[in-house]
Amino acid sequence: MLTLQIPTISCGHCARAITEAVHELDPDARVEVDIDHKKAAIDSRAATADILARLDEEGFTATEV
Ligand SMILES: [Cu+2]
Repeated sequence: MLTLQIPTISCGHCARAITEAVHELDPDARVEVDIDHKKAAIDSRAATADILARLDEEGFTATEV
């Protein structure tokens, strides 16, 4: 389980965009976005570096916590 802090999360649209971006890498990934705390919990076989790079492209620069 990967837990990310993503400061640019602000609304449900962000949550959906993050979920879709991760699913492009791994359709079976489980993604839970906590909008209030600007965090995402991701359970995926995709490499962490790939997830971070993909989210960065979408404007969601993330750091592991
Ligand atoms: Cu948003």
